[in-house]
Amino acid sequence: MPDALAADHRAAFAADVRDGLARAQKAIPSRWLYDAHGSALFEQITQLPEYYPTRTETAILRQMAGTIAAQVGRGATLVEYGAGASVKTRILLDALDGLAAYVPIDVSAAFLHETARGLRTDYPALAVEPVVADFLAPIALPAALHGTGPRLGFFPGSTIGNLSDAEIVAFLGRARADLGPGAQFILGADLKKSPAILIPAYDDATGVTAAFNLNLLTRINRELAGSFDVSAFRHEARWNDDASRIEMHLVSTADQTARVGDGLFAFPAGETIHTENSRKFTIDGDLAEDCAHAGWTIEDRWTDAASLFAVLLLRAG
Ligand code: AVJ
Repeated sequence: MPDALAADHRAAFAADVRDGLARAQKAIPSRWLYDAHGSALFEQITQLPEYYPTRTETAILRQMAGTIAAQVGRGATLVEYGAGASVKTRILLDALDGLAAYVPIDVSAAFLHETARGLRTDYPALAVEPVVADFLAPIALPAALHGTGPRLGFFPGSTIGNLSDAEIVAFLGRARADLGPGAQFILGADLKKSPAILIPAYDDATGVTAAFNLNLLTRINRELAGSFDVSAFRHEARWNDDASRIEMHLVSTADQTARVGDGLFAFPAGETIHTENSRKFTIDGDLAEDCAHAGWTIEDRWTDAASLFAVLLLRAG
């Protein structure tokens, strides 16, 4: 990241932490979980036996790839929001006929350019046009998008579950405007299910998710001159039934204070910092409503046999 951008990024992190720790319910936005170590830990999470979303969505995509390709048609431009060089992306790249271009969008320039390099080697005929951007903010898409072929958005992983309804409508509405009339969009959404399945998925036996959550405090210590005693906090995954979401919290295990820069914050024993929401959807509930408000209709939907996860195909109305 260039210095000016890195400085902006750090200032935004500092402001989110300062504001978030001043609230009655302390909270830090989940985007800050993903520094290099956090991203590596998330990759490990996706391999855990308890964490069903990644392998379930991947299996659905693999099974439905031919159907998706037929419904999209030839010569499409694939635009991935929050892109990775993931197995899931490659399933679509392999299945779609005569793809015109692949446009991965990500905030991490280094990660994006590494991804692009790998894909150009493996798909020499494919135009790979990365865009460095936060996909929750307005994005200037490359000229490739102004071609005549179908445009297909892709937002896998149920990352949409991190967002509020207002944020989902804003994101999907902007994607609809950027991708244009007639565009399609493949959206991965984790489905509501028993807490007996959900809690272990977010609090695994080997403690990888705990390390992922606690790494936020390590990051604050390193990047924002923090003084957190990381060993005096523990990870907690909670099911909030009213909001139909898993919440991650960091629970203070002692009466303590911590400094962040020149701010001082008190943490009575038992008080928590709320670090992530992971919403679990019913397709015909909030999600269908959000899609409709953003100008998309649900053209098709596919789930696994146990209805753990859904892949939706949307069409711009
Ligand atoms: C990357 C947001 C989809 O909510 O399941 C995994 C993040 N947090 N384990 C999710 C996460 C804890 C993940 N998303």
